[in-house]
Amino acid sequence: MLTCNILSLICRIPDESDLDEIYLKLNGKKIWPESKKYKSVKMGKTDLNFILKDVNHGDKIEIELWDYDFISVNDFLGTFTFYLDESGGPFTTDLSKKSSQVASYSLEWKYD
Ligand SMILES: [Ca+2]
Ligand SMILES: [Ca+2]
Repeated sequence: MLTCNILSLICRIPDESDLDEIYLKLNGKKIWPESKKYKSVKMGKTDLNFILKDVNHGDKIEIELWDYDFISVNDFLGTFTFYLDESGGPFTTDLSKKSSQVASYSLEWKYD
């Protein structure tokens, strides 16, 4: 059976000047990090290395990227959208975001 592995998150431009406190959501549920509210990411690549659960072949995957904030409402930074239709990888998916957002991120994943 094929599994989708989320390999890493690449930060090119953070939303905040002192870097972002990131978490990921799929279908309304937080999927990363598992045991904390968020993880502070650095510029460049952060290894994630987890298997995407409860997904099926042919699914359209929409992983939301969020920035945790301590004193205000958390910021929705954008969505990584891809399809589980062809095996292989690693693939890189860029963040699609609203034009007002500055943050630039990519997600690396594979499906094999
Ligand atoms: Ca923020
Ligand atoms: Ca923040």
